[in-house]
This record gives sequence, C-alpha cells and structure tokens, in this order.
Amino acid sequence: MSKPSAFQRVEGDEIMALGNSSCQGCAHATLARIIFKVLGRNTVYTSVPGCIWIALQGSIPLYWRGTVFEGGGALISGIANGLEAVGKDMNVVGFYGDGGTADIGLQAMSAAAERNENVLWICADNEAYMNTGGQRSGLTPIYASTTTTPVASESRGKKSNKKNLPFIMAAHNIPYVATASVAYPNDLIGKLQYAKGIKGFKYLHVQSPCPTGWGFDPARTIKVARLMVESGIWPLYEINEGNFKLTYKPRELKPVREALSLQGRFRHLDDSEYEYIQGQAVDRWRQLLDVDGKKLPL
Ligand SMILES: Cc1ncc(C[n+]2csc(CCOP(=O)(O)OP(=O)(O)O)c2C)c(N)n1
Repeated sequence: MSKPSAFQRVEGDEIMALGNSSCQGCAHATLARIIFKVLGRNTVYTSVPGCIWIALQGSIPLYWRGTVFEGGGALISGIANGLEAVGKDMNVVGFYGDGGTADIGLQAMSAAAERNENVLWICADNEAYMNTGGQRSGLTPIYASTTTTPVASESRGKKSNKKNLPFIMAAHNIPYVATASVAYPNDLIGKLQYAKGIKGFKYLHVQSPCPTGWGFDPARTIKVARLMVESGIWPLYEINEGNFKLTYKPRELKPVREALSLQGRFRHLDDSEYEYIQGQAVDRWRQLLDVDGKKLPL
C-alpha cells in the first residue's frame, strides 16, 4: 500500500503575511499558506462571506475580489473570462467554505462547472457555518452537534448525512476533482500543482478541522485531520478525466472512534451511533477500493 513521501519543499515566495485573525489551531490558515505558496503570485482569488474572508483575507496579499454568499461561481467565471478577453494568463481561484460551496453557493458553482470555466474551486470544509457561530451545513456529518442541531433529550445532533460533494462535482464531467487534508500536505501540494497546470474547472475539496466548531484542543488540528483520513471517514483520492484513484491507502483503517472521540461535537455518541458511522466508513472504503484505478460511470 502506498504511503505519502516525506514533506515536499515548495519553491517560491511565502505569500501569507505573518498574523491573521483566525482562531487558534484554524486549519483554514494552514491551508491558505500552503495553497497560495503553491499557486504563486500570478493568482487572483475570490471570497464569499465566511471565515476565510473575515479572518484571512488581510494576510493574503494577492489580487482579490469578494461577493455575496451565493455568488462565488458567477464571480470567478466573470474574472476568468475577463482575464482571457484581455489576454492575461493567471490562476483564478475560488477559496470558499462548505456553506459557500455546498449549500448557498452550489447552484452558481454547478453552472460554472457545467460551462467548464477555467478556474480552480477550493472548498475548505470545516463542516459547519463557522463564521456565523457554528450552524450546521450540508457538509456537517450525521450526529454532529452544532448550534442548530444541538444534543438534547429529543435530539442526537444532525439527522442527515454529509453530501458527497466531490462525487457530485465529478458528475459534472469536469477535468479534475480531488479531496485533500491539511494533515497530508504533500498530497495536497501535488494536487494543487497538477490542477494549476490544466485548463477547465478544477474542484479541490479539503477537509479543514475547526477546533472551535468541532470541539477539540487547538494543538490537535493535524492529529484530528490525520485520524479522519486514517479511519476512512475522509478518504484521499482524485478523479482525473473520470478516472478514479486513491492517493493514500492506509494499511488498515483505524476505528472511527479514535478520530471522533477527540471531538466534542460527537461527545454524546452511543455504541449504536458509533457502529453506524463505522459501518459507513468501512462500506465506502471497500467501494472506493473496488473502483480504484478505474473509470467511473459518470
Ligand atoms: C445570503 C446570505 N445568507 C447568510 C449570510 C450569513 N453568513 C455569512 S458567513 C456565513 C457562514 C459561512 O460558512 P462557510 O461557508 O461554511 O464558511 P466558514 O465560515 O465555516 O469557513 C453565513 C451563514 C450571508 N452573508 N448571506
């Protein structure tokens, strides 16, 4: 089974300025540092309301535009087409949260993907609307406690499952879809470098653990992110022109309990709820192993 190689040095400038107003242990901030260092200065990026805009925008000194929560897909499409019209070749990036991608941002993103706009869409997925106090999103996992899915006598947290957004994007028949994790920077860097070099709509979905929303010690962001991958809850893969490939295969999946028990949002889980999540992770992992190296019927 493959293992990620040692940390890769990225040549080029450190784009992020020192200091930002993110929470301690915020994975969005670590991701931003890696992402923009790989993409380099020839990049224009866009935001919609969310932690990235509010906490990080001031420390990413690149060409930037922001728009309304639902407008990310329209904004990056306009910028990409405008740059093409004036003959400028730049990376056009949408760097948005899970709400700005999977919920209110979904229809404009889907339309941009269907038109195969030449942009890179990065979803930094902290699995809730964190900038407004931790409400559930369509990417919040089942049973997670959030401010709108609290745990109480009649409630066990979020009732429904997380949307499988990377596969929804793959079903748009775009050239490149990938998942990534802040705990696997080499894998992330390789995917960014690849996406940077190809034309068309590229979708990168990065899990971004949030100490504030998920309820863990801010010193453990990377540990939590790694356990989410090693337990099979957040598999790392890419879908390149419809060809599916796992980019990291743990020798053996760790029990989901190891990953979830570190997170306060799952503190209430009972054995049957753990079993349900465990079953889901194992079933999906088997299905992904089955399609590994194959073309998906999209
Ligand atoms: C139309 C609209 N609805 C609601 C809001 C309020 N709002 C601002 S940021 C935000 C949450 C952003 O969540 P997400 O996209 O997941 O990013 P995060 O802050 O978690 O990184 C919400 C609901 C808004 N700005 N516009």
